[in-house]
Amino acid sequence: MAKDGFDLVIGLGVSGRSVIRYLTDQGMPVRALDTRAEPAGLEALRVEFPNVKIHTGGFKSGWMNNARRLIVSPGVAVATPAIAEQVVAGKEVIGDVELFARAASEPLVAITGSNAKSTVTTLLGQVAEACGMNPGIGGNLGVPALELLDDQARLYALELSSFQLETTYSLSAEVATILNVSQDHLDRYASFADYVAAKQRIYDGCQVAVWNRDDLATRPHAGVPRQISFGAHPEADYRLDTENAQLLCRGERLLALSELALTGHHNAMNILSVLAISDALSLNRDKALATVKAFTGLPHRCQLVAEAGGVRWFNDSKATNVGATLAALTGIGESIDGKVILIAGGQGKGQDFSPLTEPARQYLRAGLLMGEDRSTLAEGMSAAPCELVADMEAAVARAHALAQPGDAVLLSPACASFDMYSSFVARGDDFSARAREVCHD
Ligand code: UMA
Ligand code: ADP
Repeated sequence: MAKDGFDLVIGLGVSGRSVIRYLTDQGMPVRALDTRAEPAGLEALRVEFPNVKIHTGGFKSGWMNNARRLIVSPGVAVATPAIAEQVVAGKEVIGDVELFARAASEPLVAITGSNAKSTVTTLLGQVAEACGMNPGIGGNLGVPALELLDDQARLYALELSSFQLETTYSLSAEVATILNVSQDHLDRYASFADYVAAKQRIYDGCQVAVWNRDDLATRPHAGVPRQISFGAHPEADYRLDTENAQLLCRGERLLALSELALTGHHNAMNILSVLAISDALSLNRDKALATVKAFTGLPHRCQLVAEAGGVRWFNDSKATNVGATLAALTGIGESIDGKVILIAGGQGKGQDFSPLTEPARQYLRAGLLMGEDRSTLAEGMSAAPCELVADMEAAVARAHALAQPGDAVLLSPACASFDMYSSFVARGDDFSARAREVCHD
């Protein structure tokens, strides 16, 4: 087979399948592989694409060597030796988002950050929808980028992970933003600096960079034509005025915090970023304000799921890193009369848990820690009263026993879920069901 004969798709998850669909629709010769012997959905894929050769159970060296390009899924590290050697040999190695960027003809808003990506992408999508833009909304959020391509869309809003950004070269977003940066995915990066560098790629070629003035790692490089900042910092263009509980745009009042359905400092930041992006796109300000005021948040993000005996139960299963748990613990801790009982733990991804120590000491009645890295988490939160528990059932039973009127029970794990669950959704659903059960006893 000649070197320019076929594209090789690596990873048969939702992104890999979207790439196969996209390339075959264009009549391009495609092959695909997965390093797992039996990846989910394999049979359906063979039925959908009877003419696409599929290999499973490893990298097939002949295909790797002879492919014209490699299209790598975000969950597969480009540093994997079999892929890295192709990069060294000069082969083009890209991801699904790069194919999207080359094909999309309407303006793109690109959104990354360690936390808040899904919330901000969804809310911006709602604003754009209200403004009649018929937006395509997806990316890391769930619907792979290539499946959003649509002649009717006048705007795309993509949530992008650092993994996706690593294999993207032509993004050139109309508006790009890094919402915040804190430790995450350190099991895949050699250092925190490498992780931040992957995020910074989002600004390459963009027209407007929206960044967080309270978090300097989000600041764009000097080459970006226009920069807009948000934050609580006095010099932020879009500013949270904590003293007067309001959001401002260059000194002009946008809204009072009491007008929002969402609460908490982190959500005020999220809303500021949406308003900054919306204005940068010249969307209708009144429609944007009405939309953000009505937004009640996404499931599994500090979601109130049960209440009984003066105790409120919050599902924040999407908190898969320390930064997210910090935001939830502080936000809820500050807003209640009682104490927080935190259920946390899972796969720690090499994070430093010590930033949780001080808020844990301040707000916790107890930390109930489960999962693979529960002992590391207990060490990191050393000053706080922590107990190790076997599983969610034990955690919820213990929380129920400990909670006093005015308290909040918060599932905010600071860890990935894969040691115990198929996803953060399954973990959050399990917690919520058990919380409702004990509340109805
Ligand atoms: N695979 C291999 N070899 C490997 C690793 C994986 O062959 O070394 C195969 C698996 O066997 C599986 C496939 O790759 O068949 C899975 O590919 P994937 O892990 O890239 O996942 P997709 O299903 O394509 O989903 C991806 C994102 N997943 C990851 O980045 C891990 C989804 O984000 C995203 O919604 C989707 O593309 C659409 O864009 C999920 C995620 O967890 C929600 N993202 C991380 C996060 O938010 O923290 C970054
Ligand atoms: P992402 O898509 O980046 O994971 P989500 O919107 O799904 O972001 O939220 C993930 C977690 O981060 C949730 O636990 C949520 O409560 C928390 N969170 C939301 N906004 C912020 C913020 N601005 N800073 C820190 N944590 C946040």
